[in-house]
Amino acid sequence: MKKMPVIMGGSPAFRETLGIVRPVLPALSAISDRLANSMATGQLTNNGQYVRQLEFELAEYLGVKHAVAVGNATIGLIILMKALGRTGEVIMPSFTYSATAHAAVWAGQQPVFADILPDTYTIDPSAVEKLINERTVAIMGVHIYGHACEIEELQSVADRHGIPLIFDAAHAFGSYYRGTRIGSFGFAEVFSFHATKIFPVGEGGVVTTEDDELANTLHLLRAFGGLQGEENTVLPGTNGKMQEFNALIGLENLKVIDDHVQTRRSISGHIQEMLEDVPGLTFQTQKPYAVSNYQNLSVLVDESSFGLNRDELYDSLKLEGIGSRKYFFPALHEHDTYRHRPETTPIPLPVTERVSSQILCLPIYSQMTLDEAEQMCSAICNIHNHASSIRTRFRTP
Ligand code: T4K
Repeated sequence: MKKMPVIMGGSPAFRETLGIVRPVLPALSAISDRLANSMATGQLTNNGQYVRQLEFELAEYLGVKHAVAVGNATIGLIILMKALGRTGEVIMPSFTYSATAHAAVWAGQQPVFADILPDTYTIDPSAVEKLINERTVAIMGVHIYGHACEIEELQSVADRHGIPLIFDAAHAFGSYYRGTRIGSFGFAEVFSFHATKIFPVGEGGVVTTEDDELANTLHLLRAFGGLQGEENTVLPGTNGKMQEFNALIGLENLKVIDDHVQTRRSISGHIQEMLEDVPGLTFQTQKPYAVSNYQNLSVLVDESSFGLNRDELYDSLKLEGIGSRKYFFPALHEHDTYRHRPETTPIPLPVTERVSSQILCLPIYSQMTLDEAEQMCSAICNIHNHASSIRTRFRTP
């Protein structure tokens, strides 16, 4: 007998919630000796040996000259935008996590939001060009859900106007653009190693750049603006350092990241196949130039053909024990922080508003089993099959 959705009296698809993500971490035994060493010597932070080793290995893995480890991507974005050397407007998408814009504000910059492309949800290069003026100090692309931005097009806009191009690559560790790993594009890129990311260390991140002077400034800014061991400071820096414990996890993650990207790509492929005939669900387009790490697996929910709107699908999944998330709703220009600041949104953002009102990210993580994926997909199919009754229940006061 076909299973009924919970709202129609059925039992939940998952007794224990299938969360949006589950960090896959190394065994404690893999780091315990080095952790014990760190604890015995008392060197827990301040550019310790494991952080330095991680920086060296990250630079090699990402194929970039400098990798500056930081305490999280937000502080990485702040010091990067501070290092730009002058204040003004940073053009960025509104369809991103709050940290992207908040970091600009913390760095003394003003975010200015540009619309996104309707298929990949990354920033639209032609929308960026329309926003450039004499106050523009940088263009910030965000590799949404691990899918690369249109980097070449953005770079030519940046070059035409002599403005640095930087990337919020929080989602994109292990992703590729035209056969090259994300990490060496633009003036600099910033990755997140948060617990919820494909490369989880707890709290952590890295800023990557080919530019010697920028790397030097970032080293100063992440450690109070002074050289290690000296009392004098040369810049008003902050504390953006990574700890040894997090670096140790990162060193182990590097050994398995390529496998994790492969597994996520394969499980995401299965999920997309299983849901391809469900009307009203559209996946993020994967462009031929991009290889995504599938940090997130999103669907756009079209109410008229799916039968329920995004919020009703979200609520129905919750009842099934499936923890989807509305990344990124509301879009940043609709957050209370920015909606009273019209200077942040000089041009309407129709694509952003449509995508953010329909987007839903489904659970995905590097060791998700096929069984879990199948159960999730069959719950979604069930919900669609009973959409009209579910809709009546949700909409009847
Ligand atoms: N730029 C972009 C585009 C970003 O998406 C982000 C962060 C940043 C910049 C800034 O990066 P960081 O400064 O964080 O390095 C999460 C993350 O906190 C945040 O890092 C992430 N993006 C954002 C999209 O999502 P929440 O509030 O959704 O996370 P939370 O606590 O609800 O956790 C989500 C799920 O993960 C839960 O179901 C449980 C699981 N989880 C969570 C944590 C914290 C774990 O299994 N273990 C954990 O330790 O923000």
